[in-house]
Amino acid sequence: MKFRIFALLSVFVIATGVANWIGCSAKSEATTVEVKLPTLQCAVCVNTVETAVKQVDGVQSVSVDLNAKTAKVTFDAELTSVPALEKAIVQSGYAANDTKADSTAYQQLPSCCKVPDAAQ
Ligand SMILES: [Cu+2]
Repeated sequence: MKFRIFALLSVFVIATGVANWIGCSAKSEATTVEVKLPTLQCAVCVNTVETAVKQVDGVQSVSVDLNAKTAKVTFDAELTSVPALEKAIVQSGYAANDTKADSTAYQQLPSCCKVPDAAQ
């Protein structure tokens, strides 16, 4: 009798595990977000940001729009997140959404990529 209960429990645990696994793979579907890039200046900036974002684990595609000053990023939400994308952009010298650019990285940008009216 005890064994039967144990066997039933095992089946339940395995079924729950499979359900979780299915749930996980459903969650890993690609997510697309738009990140604001208010300090974007030129085509060099586009290239720098795209390169930085592509290096983030889980990013599937990135497309920066210079006129709109946005980056459309498709990523696996199981592997990365919007804050991680923002961090990569900030560390490449650009502001991302409401996060300011890393000042050291910003100073290293070519002059054409710096914000013209910035006090820095
Ligand atoms: Cu630039």
